[in-house]
Amino acid sequence: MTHPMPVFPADFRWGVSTSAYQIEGAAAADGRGPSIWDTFAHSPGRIVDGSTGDEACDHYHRYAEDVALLAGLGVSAYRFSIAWPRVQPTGAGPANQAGLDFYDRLVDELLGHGVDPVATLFHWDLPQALEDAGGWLNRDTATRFAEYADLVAARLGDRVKLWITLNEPFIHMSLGHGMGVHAPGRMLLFDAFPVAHHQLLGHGLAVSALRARGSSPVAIANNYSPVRLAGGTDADRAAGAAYDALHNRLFTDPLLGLGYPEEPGFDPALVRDGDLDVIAAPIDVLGVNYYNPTGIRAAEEGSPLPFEIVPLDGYPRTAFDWPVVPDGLRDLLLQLRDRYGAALPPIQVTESGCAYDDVPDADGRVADPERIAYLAGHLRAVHEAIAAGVEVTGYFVWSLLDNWEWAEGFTKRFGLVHVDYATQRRTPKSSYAWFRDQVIRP
Ligand code: IFM
Repeated sequence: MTHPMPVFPADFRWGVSTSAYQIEGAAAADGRGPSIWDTFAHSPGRIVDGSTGDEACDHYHRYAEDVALLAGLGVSAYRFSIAWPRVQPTGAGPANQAGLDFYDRLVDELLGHGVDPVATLFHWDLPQALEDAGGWLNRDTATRFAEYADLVAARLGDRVKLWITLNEPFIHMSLGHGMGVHAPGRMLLFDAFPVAHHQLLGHGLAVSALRARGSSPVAIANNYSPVRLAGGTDADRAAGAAYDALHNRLFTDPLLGLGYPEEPGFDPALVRDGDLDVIAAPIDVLGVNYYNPTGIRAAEEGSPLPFEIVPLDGYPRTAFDWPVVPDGLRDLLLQLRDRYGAALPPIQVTESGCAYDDVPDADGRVADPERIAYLAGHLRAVHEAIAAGVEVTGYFVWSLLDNWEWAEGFTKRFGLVHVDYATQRRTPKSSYAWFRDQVIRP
């Protein structure tokens, strides 16, 4: 099936994304300390297939092959994350230079192939020693994070083209600390709010640390999910507003100078004088990670939550059972523009992608037409938003490689490139060739 595609601006940033624990492996190499994900993955029953990220895609040793794949794809940027426990094995103290050496090599390899390095500082792999001291529930972790940002900037600040402080702080708070399905496995429900504030404080302090080293531009990558109401009553609308505040506004309102939204019942005592100014330090780019909207209706009497999440019917579904709703991305981009107006910096879509059960055929080829359709639909949605006046300057596919999908282990494949985990053989899927043809237009 062909997908007629619009033309994007000549300077549009085309990229792909990954994260450290999901691809690197080499969990004990060169002085790396344990992270909360090592602990969690090694705890029985936490990961559906019992796997860990100990080896993952062995990218730590195969990064040159993976950069060659990026070069073949023609992308202008690669978003990767830096493993804090490689840089500071216990989350404090001087840098472990052997750990930083890896990122130094990776950055130079990228630049040598004409690919802009886009570095995320925190993609959920908190050093275990910091978790033992309270993790993101402890305000001190925000200070530690800024010190770590300074160490990384001192080494890589001259070559990284875009810094992303945090990846999806909402998901780290909700799945990791609210519902216990991600590391560190805490089940605090709304008592997880300090994790939001301390991550945001860490973000703001890290922005200052990066700028003090002359390292910019700076961004944050938030996860967004526009609300689709599954009912028309006032109670449904109130439930939708509560969910929207929690998922879409809790992290973005304070970042863009509006303070915390009232709806989720955030405890103001957490917020000390000056915190909101630190958090609202100007950023250059807002990273938007989008996968699907969320269906919401009013909660039943006695529910601990002020909303109920319901399946969205009538859409194709990915292997994760997530509905495929490209229009949701356009609606989200327009909503961000309408909500934040002049306070909204340029947007880059820092993650967009889908999992399917991709299997090589008898000739070793991997056809993934659903992923091509998914990407075509979402790129068209981005183009529609640009045409409507939203400043969107880049799009990163999640992900370059099939990789270790957190609590789902190796059971969900998101890559443009298939990985055989037994042999570490990489096989570009048909979506890889399709995406290359979007990036390199005649
Ligand atoms: O794999 C994750 C990534 O680490 C963060 N955003 C969502 C992706 C798919 O679940």
